[in-house]
Amino acid sequence: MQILRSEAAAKNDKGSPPNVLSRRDFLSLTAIAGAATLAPAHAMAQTRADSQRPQTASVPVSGGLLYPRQNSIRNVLDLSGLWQFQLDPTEEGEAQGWFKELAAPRPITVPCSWNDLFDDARDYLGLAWYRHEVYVPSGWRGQRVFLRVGSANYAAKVWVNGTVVAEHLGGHLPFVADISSQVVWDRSNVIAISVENKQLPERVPPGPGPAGGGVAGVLGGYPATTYDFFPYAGLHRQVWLYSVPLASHIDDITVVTTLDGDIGVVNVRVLTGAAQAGTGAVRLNGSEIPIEFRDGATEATFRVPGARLWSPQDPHLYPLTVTLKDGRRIIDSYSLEVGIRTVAVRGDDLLLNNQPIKLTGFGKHEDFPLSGRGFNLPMWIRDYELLKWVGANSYRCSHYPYAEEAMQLADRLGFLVINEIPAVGLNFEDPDELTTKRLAQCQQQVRELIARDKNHPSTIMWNVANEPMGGAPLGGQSVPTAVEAGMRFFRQMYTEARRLDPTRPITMVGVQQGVREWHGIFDVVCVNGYYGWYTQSGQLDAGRQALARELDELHQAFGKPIIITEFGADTLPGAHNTPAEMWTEEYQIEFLRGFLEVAAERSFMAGMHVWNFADFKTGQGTMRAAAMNFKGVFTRDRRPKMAAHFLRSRWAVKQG
Ligand code: BDP
Repeated sequence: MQILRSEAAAKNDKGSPPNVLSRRDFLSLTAIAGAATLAPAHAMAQTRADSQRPQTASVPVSGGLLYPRQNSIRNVLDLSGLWQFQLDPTEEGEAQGWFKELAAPRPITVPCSWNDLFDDARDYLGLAWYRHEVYVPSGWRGQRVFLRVGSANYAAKVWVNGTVVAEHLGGHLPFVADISSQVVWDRSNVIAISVENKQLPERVPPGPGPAGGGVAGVLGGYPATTYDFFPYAGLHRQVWLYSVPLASHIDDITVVTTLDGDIGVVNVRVLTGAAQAGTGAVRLNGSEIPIEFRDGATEATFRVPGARLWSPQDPHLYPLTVTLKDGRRIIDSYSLEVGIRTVAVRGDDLLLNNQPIKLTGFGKHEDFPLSGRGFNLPMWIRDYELLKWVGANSYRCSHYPYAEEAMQLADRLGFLVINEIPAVGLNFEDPDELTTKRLAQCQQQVRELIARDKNHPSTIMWNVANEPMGGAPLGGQSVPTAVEAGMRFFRQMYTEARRLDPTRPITMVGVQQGVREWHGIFDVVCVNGYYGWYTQSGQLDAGRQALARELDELHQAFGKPIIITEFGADTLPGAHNTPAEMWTEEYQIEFLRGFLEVAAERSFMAGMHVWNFADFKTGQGTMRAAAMNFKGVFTRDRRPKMAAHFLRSRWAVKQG
């Protein structure tokens, strides 16, 4: 399946002069996630309403989530470094004006999770405050200034010089606030951000309901979550100030690439931050197309004969620059890199550039000692080095969107990414009222994710959930009302993701012997399997047979490509035995070998992602020694277990 243009776009093509797309058409086709995340509340309402009708007045709006970039027009200030920090367990800070001055601050680094830094904060998920002073130079005067928070896990409220400028829910995606009217030039400006990571049932991921933590009751324990990774909290990615021109700016760019024989077709849609009817240009690799805006939107299409296609073997990126002009004067400019490639599903195959591709790789986590889930660039550089070493061509952002720099590196280094919203721990036996709230949250997350990552050639698929439940997991009975509730939910998620991105396959990651019906909605069947670990424990042959049976049944039922998105066995580094026994390095190898062999016998298998790339921290519980999940083929500090060498011997020499 490959949906190159939506019907709406096709209709628009007929009615509009070339290179002109109305803002309304644009917005109906692209993500406007930033708008949904903008706050304060009145700004949110304003922006939403604005987005639904063509702009008539010159009201500057912002809906895009373009990565902040410095150039001759725009400015960027990365506020990473030492901030002040204070826990607020009694939630008295706001009433006491902590957004101006913290009562008893201690130093903290941003970005970083707070949990591994302070003994009293290890399991703390309540409210905490960050405060920082930033000097804003008068050289930025005459520009609009935005504050951009890369990731505040989970709920955040932001003040600038004592005024609330933003509120945001959801821990892994950026949000922006226009702070132009709060900024004081040539002075220190006070930025305060309160963050909490309460595990509430109406959130996504959901917190444990009254009955307990779902799988976490078994796997996790404390702190109680519905998922199997540590609920790290805090400002996890950079906080930035950036400026754009006041009159109008390039607010959003959407690049879609297709192929016409050996001609790469690159469609570029541009949205400005004001309803101006100006002009500009788009330049791709030296050739330039003039553009004209109507209602603040336009598009240009390039044809690149003999295009050098982006792929893991040759991750070639073409430079693209969009400029916005007022008469002959360039008033804004933004550059990004474009990989020309297509992704599609045909029959049993997942196609990259019209050729079947088999994914080899891992489910990962953003997890490292001390920094926790905080942005850790050395970790990312090392991880990509090890992914190359082991012969992986892909990974999944389990179970939440990863750092933007990780996506940029995937583009440059040629990794295929299954990009996932944080919808882990959904249980459709929960009351409808909770499901409705979670749906709204998931839709916001998918809007924000697609707005942020739509231009990365490395993202080949969107995943809207991990192991949703509709009854007892691992082969227990599914509950018909829960299955139905899930069907309604996932149909809406599919429709929304498809509306936002007509070009990439969309999936949902199920679990072995889980609810099958839900897979029918999606383009690729993704399933996690633990035959030989949680079931058929210690009996690898029985596990192989059960796996083979399930894969064949899934293929028969859906006739779509199948990816095993998780398969793994906890393994204590240094534990050995022969014959292989659970928890030993030998068992991990034999477990992985079994899965790889069963998959290799089936041409409909489009990928194998081992769980997990590296050992990672989780909650304390009887199933998790030392509060760790030990299914990594690398240790938490990235040393190879025997299984890493085993995988390398298979993947670095041959795919499969
Ligand atoms: C799967 C989950 C993953 C867990 C894994 C495990 O998707 O988050 O960490 O099992 O048990 O069910 O190791």
